[in-house]
Parts: sequence; C-alpha cells; structure tokens
Amino acid sequence: MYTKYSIEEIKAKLKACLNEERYIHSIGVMEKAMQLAQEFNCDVEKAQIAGLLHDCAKCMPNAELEKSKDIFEESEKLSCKTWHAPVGACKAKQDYSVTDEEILSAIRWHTIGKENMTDFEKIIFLADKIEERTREIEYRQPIENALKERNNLDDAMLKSFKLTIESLVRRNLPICFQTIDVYNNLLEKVSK
Ligand code: DGI
Ligand code: FE
Ligand code: FE
Repeated sequence: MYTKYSIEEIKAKLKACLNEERYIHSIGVMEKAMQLAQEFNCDVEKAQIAGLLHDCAKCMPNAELEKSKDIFEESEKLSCKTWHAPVGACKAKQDYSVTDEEILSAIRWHTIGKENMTDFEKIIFLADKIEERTREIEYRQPIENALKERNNLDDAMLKSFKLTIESLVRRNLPICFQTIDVYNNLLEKVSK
C-alpha cells in the first residue's frame, strides 16, 4: 500500500485536474512504466503510481507553480517548463497521500533528471519519454532503440538527454545547468 487511494480513485482525481491529452499521456506513462518495471526488476505497483502521477501538476498555471519556487533548484528557476516536477512531487504527497520516497523522488526528477538516479527513477523518466499514446514515433523510437540495443537504461537516458538538449537549443529555450551535469555524467558512464 503506497497510498490510501485505489488506482481508480487516483485516475478519477487526476482526470479532474488535467486536460484530456495530458490525462491520456499519464495513462501511457503508467503502462510503459509498468512494462519497464517488469523488464528491469523494479516494483510494478510503485511504477504504476509514479507513472500515473508524474505530471499531476502539469496543468497548473505558471503563477500558481511559481509560488513553490523555494523548493526549485536554482537552475530550474530559469525554465518554467520544469516547475511541474517539484510541485508534482508535493501534490502527490499532499493530495494523493503518496508516502513512498522513491515514488516521490521519481516524480521530482522526471523532467531535469539528476546524477546517479536509481533504476526506478530512470524507468519513470524513460517511460515519460517513450510512452506510446501521445509521444511521436520520431521522438520515442531513437530512445527505444538505444534501450533495446544493449538493454541498458543509461544508454537510453543518454539518448533522451541528447534529444532534449538539441530540442531546447533549437527552440531557443534555456537549459538548466543540472541537465548539462547529468548529460556529462551519463556520457562518461556510457562510454566506459
Ligand atoms: O511534462 P512532459 O511534457 O511530459 O515532459 P517533461 O516533464 O520531461 O518535460 C517538460 C518540458 O521541459 C520538455 O519540453 C523539456 C523541457 N525543459 C525545459 N528546460 C529543461 C527541460 N528539460 C530538461 N531536461 N532540462 C531543462 O533544462
Ligand atoms: Fe513532465
Ligand atoms: Fe510527462
């Protein structure tokens, strides 16, 4: 028991505060997270909850998210697109009564990542990028291929960071320094 709510109750609460596309994405991440948890020997029930709730703060207005800026990393303050992750972890705890620290941490770091993530945190991060309901095939395929090639989570994490950084550069958006640190860290790990 990782929360007092059933999966159906979580879905109903979530549906009420997300738009339709974001809700479908959340279902997709839940499914993919469960699949990856099975493949990589992580807790499937925890993956289901974390996948479902990872974007629970995504549809809050920026002005509302910004009220929590004290809990943002210094580098996150640059980029409003990252704010839903720290706020989401708080909401998961407060509104969905999730107590498990690993679920909360996977939600907290699902956008910018962090160094030395656990396998559980990585599968939630990756499920978010490669779920099949709303992610474009052009975006998810290279990450899936990286994962399949050597069945290695770090290979897929590195590919995902490359694509995100490229996309931020192309869109003229700021990049958190933590994202660069994590990228460098993965590059070193994967090239070994
Ligand atoms: O919430 P999602 O759209 O499902 O996916 P997400 O939480 O991974 O990312 C949300 C957006 O945040 C995505 O367009 C990438 C963007 N973003 C903005 N600044 C940064 C960033 N992502 C990373 N990793 N690092 C940044 O500095
Ligand atoms: Fe997100
Ligand atoms: Fe997401």
